[in-house]
Amino acid sequence: SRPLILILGDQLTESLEVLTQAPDNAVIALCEVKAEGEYVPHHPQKILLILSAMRHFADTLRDKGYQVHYSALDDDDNRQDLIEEAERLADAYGCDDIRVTQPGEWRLFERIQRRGTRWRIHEDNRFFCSIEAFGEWLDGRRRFRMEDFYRQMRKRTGLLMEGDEPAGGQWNFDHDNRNPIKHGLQMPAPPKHRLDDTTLAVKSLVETHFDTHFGTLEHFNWSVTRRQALGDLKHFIAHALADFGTYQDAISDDEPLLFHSRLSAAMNIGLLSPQEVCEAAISAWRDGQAPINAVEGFVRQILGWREYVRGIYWQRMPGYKQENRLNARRGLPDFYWTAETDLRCVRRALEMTRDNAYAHHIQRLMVTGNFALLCGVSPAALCDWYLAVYADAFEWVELPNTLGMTLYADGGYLGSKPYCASGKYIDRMSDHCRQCRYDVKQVTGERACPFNSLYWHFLEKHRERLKGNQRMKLIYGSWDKMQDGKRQVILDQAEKFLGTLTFEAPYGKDDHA
Ligand code: FAD
Ligand code: DLZ
Repeated sequence: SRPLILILGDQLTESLEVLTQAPDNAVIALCEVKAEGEYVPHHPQKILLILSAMRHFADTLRDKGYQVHYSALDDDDNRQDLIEEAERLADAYGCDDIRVTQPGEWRLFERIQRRGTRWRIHEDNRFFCSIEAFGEWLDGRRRFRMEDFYRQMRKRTGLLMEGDEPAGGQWNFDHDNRNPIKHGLQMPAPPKHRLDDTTLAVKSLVETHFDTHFGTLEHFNWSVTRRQALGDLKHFIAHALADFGTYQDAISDDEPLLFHSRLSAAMNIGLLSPQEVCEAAISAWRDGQAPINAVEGFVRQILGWREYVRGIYWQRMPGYKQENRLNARRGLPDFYWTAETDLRCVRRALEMTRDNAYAHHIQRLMVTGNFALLCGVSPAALCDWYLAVYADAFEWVELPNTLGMTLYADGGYLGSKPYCASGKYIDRMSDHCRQCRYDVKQVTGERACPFNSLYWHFLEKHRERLKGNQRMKLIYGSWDKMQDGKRQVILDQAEKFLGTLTFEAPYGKDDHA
């Protein structure tokens, strides 16, 4: 028999089990389909990245001697849905058996499972920790913090280990990190990638079919081939890694990237393996090119957080997506699609998102995420937004970060306390506030930074749930020490501000609300 092997747009890796085990007569299918571009309104740069990378990957496979069928978005007979299109091709090529690597999103995984025995789902072997191994780690545990998982992964992989001991004598060097940007600090510009004919052809396709989606294409600079992605990795290791740790939590009004790697998209679609990225960083430390605080911090994001959130996603889906423990019911603030807001930090994060399909972690977590948390935006509304607007967004990694880490909607399964913060935090970590029309030092009054009153409003609203949390005790202590009258003025200020915003209609689906 002859199998059809479907390779999805985020599975562009030659070492996938489905490819290494493919018989000689297999047909490899890559399918561009409208349904994948539209199930949320993906940023045009994300669509361009994926379709161009798919076309380049198809060429690579052909060069290696595979028989490849490529369905282009504007082919007349394209069914415009991954499953339907793969089944059409399987019929056309006389394949009884359709093989696919486990998709990274539950919606597709579940649909394929329901399709019956013609489909065979293979494990995605591109992660350090299999779904099964994560389940075993979780099993019977009362405490399942990322830090514990990460240490176990260090031991299991031997990465950044010296015998049984952590390299550098400590598991964690975070106390050396978390600095704001110093005035005049130079940041490296990422390599500029020329748009080749393939990318230009896809660009006009995206302009034709997805022109209503939020986001611009002008500054497109994503790696669409493994070769380019390796160039990005090399550049990051040589020019940014050494300062990665120190400025990991900083935010800048004009620098979108700072010392971040911008490698998430390449890893998530399969152009780089997390293993080679970690190994490159560790070699730089061993060669004396980067200090341990930077390298350990970087490795922890990939070997720790990235693997951990994936494990949580597959353990907890499909129920996880329905979680809404803080009962947040608002829709998305409408300016998340326009960047038109006077809050300087939010505006800049949204503008950078629109222009680059990228914002770094602290912008996602502490600016747009924190704002949505404080306003009571529903997990369903916010998750769909994050899934749409970032080039690296796939649900296995986006959902735990948004619903769990940012919105605390899983009741503290992923994070031990909500990442809520007032304007003071943003002022400490960024240079936004001095350029803002609001005054970060004021809590009430016409010019007061809205984050300040929203912060107290949030804490008061969720007092019952959060007051028992050891890590919140101090902050409730400060709030309770204020006079009743002052507290009320702050709460009124927050309500008044919320009244000035326009929220999209909340998600109708009851299970989300
Ligand atoms: P760097 O700062 O250079 O970090 C190095 C790598 O570590 C990243 O490339 C990424 O692979 C990994 N990493 C870092 N933090 C995390 C994390 N919290 N979870 C998982 N991996 C991490 N990341 C995605 O890849 N896709 C998403 O859809 C996504 N959605 C997010 C939504 C929210 C609300 C938040 C708060 C975070 C989200 N993240 C997501 C995690 C993180 O923000 C991005 O991985 C990171 O900003 C990507 O930029 P970078 O490659 O420059 O990362
Ligand atoms: C995100 C995306 C887009 C926009 N388009 C396609 C496509 O046309 N064909 C395809 O195979 N994959 C695409 N993808 C990636 C898929 O959405 C992704 O594979 C699933 O969400 C599973 O993670």
